[in-house]
Amino acid sequence: MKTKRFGVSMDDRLLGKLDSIVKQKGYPNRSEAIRDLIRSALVEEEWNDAAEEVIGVLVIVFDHHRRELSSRLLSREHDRPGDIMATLHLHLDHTNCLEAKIIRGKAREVRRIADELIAMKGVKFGRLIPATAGKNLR
Ligand code: NI
Repeated sequence: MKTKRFGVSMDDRLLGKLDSIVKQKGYPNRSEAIRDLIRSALVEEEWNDAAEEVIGVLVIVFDHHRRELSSRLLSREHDRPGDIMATLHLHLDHTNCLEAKIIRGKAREVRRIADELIAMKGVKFGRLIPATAGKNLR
């Protein structure tokens, strides 16, 4: 793909903010930082578009002694194979497990699945990380 250069005007203060992002996050230059900011806005747009297919990563921490919870989580995945594509399971300690689940689908559906799992009794922590299937990113 052809790379084009363009000029951007902004006031000193905003440019200063950009430069501190560049420094803080270790970007090699302003251009790479600006590209990432644009990509991040594009991913956000995907999640606002009902028709767009997205990928999210749901992180949950739960008590595995709640037997019914582990089996409910599992049957949820067997009932609708495909929307939860993969699960990474970590035994944190005697009681707690952490799972990272990769969920693919329309944004609304991915959010619904994440909410459903987070709301289950025994799930102590849950957060959905909105990622992307990547087709709008270069
Ligand atoms: Ni475990």
